[in-house]
Amino acid sequence: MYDLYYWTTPNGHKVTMFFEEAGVDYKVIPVNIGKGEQFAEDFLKISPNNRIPALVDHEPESGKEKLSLFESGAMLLYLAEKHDAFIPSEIKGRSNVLQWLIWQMANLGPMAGQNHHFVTYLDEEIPYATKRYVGEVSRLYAILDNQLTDNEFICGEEYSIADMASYPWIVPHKRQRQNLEEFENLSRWFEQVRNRPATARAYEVANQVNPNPQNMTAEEKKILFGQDADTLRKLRDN
Ligand SMILES: N[C@@H](CCC(=O)N[C@@H](CS)C(=O)NCC(=O)O)C(=O)O
Repeated sequence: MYDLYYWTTPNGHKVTMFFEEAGVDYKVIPVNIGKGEQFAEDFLKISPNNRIPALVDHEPESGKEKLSLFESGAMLLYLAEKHDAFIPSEIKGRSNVLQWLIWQMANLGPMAGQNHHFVTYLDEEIPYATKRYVGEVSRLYAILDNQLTDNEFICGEEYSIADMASYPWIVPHKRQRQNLEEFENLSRWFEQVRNRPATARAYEVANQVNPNPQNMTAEEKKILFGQDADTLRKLRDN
């Protein structure tokens, strides 16, 4: 059995997408990051970076102690390997999936995250930051669009964890000030992934956990965007 420490954000959706596709049982443990639940002592033991998602596998191997993981890419890879699903077993296909998984973790996720911060959450617009992150995210959309020219999914004909990693970061395309229609192959792929029954089930989980996602309050912004080394020192000293 798995415990998924989760909130209704793109990195959280990646893992519910895997579970729903694989038909594996999991228990969702909501961690409301707007309320600061990511700083709870027990959560920090499994997620030292105070970020969701995090995973506990109670049965990593029969008779072995439970195992915990943070970082959504590490979790997708672990689950794909353990269930022998959504990653090819031969070396060429496998390394292709790995490189696109790592591309998402190192590029699309962080850049779209900064885009959300400067374009959506900031009260005043900083034109340089908007230009930088809207531009960079559009460049990354174009990279995916190129990759999808001759491929049904990001890594070829098979749906993989590389698709699950990228899709939730394309969902907020309007918020990122991207015009999806400009990216023909990416739009086609986006609809294909959106129409998968497992994708719908994963987003229904989000709906149940957080049925009324509203605009972030000033208090929530303070918790999420006011963190520095002192935040952690204070937690450690308490
Ligand atoms: N690279 C990490 C990023 C995780 C991350 O940034 N999670 C956000 C939500 S999407 C979070 O937990 N934020 C809480 C905070 O900033 O305190 C991953 O992919 O798991």
